[in-house]
Amino acid sequence: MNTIKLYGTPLSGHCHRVSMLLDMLQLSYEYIESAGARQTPEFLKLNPLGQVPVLTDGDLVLCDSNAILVYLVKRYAADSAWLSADTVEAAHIQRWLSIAAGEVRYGPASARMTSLWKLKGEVDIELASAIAAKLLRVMNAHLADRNWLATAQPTIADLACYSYIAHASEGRISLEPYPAVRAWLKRVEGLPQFRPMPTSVVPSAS
Ligand SMILES: N[C@@H](CCC(=O)N[C@@H](CS)C(=O)NCC(=O)O)C(=O)O
Repeated sequence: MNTIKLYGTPLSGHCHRVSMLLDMLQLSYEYIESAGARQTPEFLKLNPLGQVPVLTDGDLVLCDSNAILVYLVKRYAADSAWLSADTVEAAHIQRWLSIAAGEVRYGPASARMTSLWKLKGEVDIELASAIAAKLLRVMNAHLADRNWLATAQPTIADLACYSYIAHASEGRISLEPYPAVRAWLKRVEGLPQFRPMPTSVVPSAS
């Protein structure tokens, strides 16, 4: 079997969703800390966008967390419920992968980036908070009568959306008003082989 390498950084939710799936599929891999290397010529050969995660599997180089999730399931767990062969279920999974790359990225993830890395001016915090509030309202209603986002079982959609929502408080976004979202986070955390993303200390408001 090829050696899988994951180029990532521990505080990235994009990387965490990939490492969660690798752990849950019980695939062994080498983790390469890459936070400070993203603009090096060697890394830019792997991903010209200079972003983590990147996954290599033998000669294959894959960028984009959601693309990597799809690859890992199709390659190593094709008959599992992480993806679905059913047309409608697959469409529901894709919808939530798009939400992970859209509202989750530009809502809770942006708000967290602003708090943790003090990116004043680079992120519109009011816009990020508004996107997060709308997303969490919609997710809370969606999860009121179901356990998982896309199908009756946990899928890569749940993993893709989990990390930044679980760490929303680091962007000063409270999950208190969203009990169904909190219950869903607990269900993800109860999955076998779950490992949390490290928590960061949010600098006090200045
Ligand atoms: N669409 C990409 C986004 C990845 C991403 O934004 N990675 C961040 C870390 S969380 C990064 O490397 N940012 C550096 C940059 O954009 O220059 C994915 O899903 O993997």
